[in-house]
Amino acid sequence: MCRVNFAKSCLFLAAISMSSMLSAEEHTIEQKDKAFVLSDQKIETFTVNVGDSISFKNQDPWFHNIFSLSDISTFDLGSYPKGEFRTVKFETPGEAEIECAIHPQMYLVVEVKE
Ligand SMILES: [Cu+2]
Repeated sequence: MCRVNFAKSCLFLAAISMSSMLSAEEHTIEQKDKAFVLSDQKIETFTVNVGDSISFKNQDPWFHNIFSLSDISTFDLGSYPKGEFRTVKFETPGEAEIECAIHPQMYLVVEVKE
C-alpha cells in the first residue's frame, strides 16, 4: 500500500515538474501615462523566455498601438482603446523593440532568452 502511494506521488511530482518546464509564461505589461509600466514602475527593458507571451494592456483614456520592426519579431497589432489588450508571443531568441505608432516616446526592448 505504501509503495503504491509512493509511486503515485512520484508520478505526481514528475507531472508537475514537466508541466512547469513546458508551460510558457504569460506576462502583462500596462500602457500607462504613455509609457510601458510593470507594477507601477516605468520600464524600458523586459526579459522573457522563448515561448512566453506578453499582453500589452491599455490603461490610458486614449488609444495605443503596438508594433515591432525587429528581426526576431515583426508585427503591427493596430490601435485599441482603454481596457483592451493585445498579446504577442515571442518564439525567437534575441531582442525585440516594441513601439507605439501614436506615441513615439513609448519604447520597450524585450529580451527573449533561450
Ligand atoms: Cu501609445
